[in-house]
Amino acid sequence: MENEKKKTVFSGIQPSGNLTIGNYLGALRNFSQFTDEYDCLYCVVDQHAITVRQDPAELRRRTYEVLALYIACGLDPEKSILYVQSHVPAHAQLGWVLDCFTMFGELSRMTQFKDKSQKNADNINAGLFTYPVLMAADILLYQADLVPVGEDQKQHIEITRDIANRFNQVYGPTFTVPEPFIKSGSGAKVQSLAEPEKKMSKSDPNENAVVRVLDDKDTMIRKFRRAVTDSGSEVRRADDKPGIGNLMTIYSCFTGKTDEQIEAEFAGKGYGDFKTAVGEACAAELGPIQEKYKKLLADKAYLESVMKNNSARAAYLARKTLSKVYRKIGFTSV
Ligand code: AQP
Repeated sequence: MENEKKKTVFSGIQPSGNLTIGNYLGALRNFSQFTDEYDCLYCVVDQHAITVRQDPAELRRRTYEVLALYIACGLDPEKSILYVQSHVPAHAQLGWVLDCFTMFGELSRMTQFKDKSQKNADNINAGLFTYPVLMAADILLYQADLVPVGEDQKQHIEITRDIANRFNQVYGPTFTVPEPFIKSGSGAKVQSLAEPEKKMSKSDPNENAVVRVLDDKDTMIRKFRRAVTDSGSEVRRADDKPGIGNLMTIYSCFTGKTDEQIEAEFAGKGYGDFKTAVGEACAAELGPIQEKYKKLLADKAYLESVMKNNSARAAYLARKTLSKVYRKIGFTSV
């Protein structure tokens, strides 16, 4: 039907480091496929980033960079709402309300909290603990139906659903209960190049563990060539070859080839040739994005106009949900 309301997609990325090919393949690359059929909001979630201590100048710079990358990857700020989380106060406002509908025990079970507490043992702050509630507020504010994320965020979408259902049960239908969109088997989980049993993370201090979306071609190839693999030489997916399996996943994402095709292509060639080919395939896709990105980043005034116009669009939608929530829970308005 022509006038039927489109469904809504929401997702976000933290400006907590230079984006990796994990962020790209698991999330960013999938964003543009929804923009024709859905109303899409893609947020630079700077408030989430401060759960880990950030250098202020770097955080500011990276916020522009992530926005520029969104656009360089094909998102149109006239069509989708591309904005910065801290520019829309309703995220934090709904976050507080939802804090009061989230149990201490369920937050204690979040694997990301456990991982990040270990990595930041000197700064296990309350924000790190309640991170999933702010994420639930991000999603529920816009009545999102679908949330494209990597595999690591699945647990956070589950708790968002639990919070939404809990609130809806007490106050009647208020929030849309969202579904995750996880592209299984094709980049939903990109592993570290140095420790293939761990996820690739943009804040990993080991530069050789991550390939960044903005790395130049030589750097990409060098990092892939250094990737930890087993002592064999056969390019084949197997449980005892997590490093090669990870590289095959990455190569498959960038070339569209199946495991069988990859194994046939590198039969008898050894790891060196394969690793170089992974780097070349990665650079071939990301090179044109980097060119667009550089031009966008040079035009700060344009990026600021996008931030301003789009945060106003987001704030309008967010305010509608927040007012409804405030009314339902009994807050007065004047
Ligand atoms: N290794 C990964 N493979 C697939 N998807 C990934 N994502 C992150 N790492 C991988 C997806 O990228 C999106 C943005 O993530 P985020 O910035 O909100 O936070 P994160 O999941 O904590 O990402 P990082 O890179 O690990 O950041 P830091 O180091 O700051 O914690 C999400 O959709 C995520 O699933």
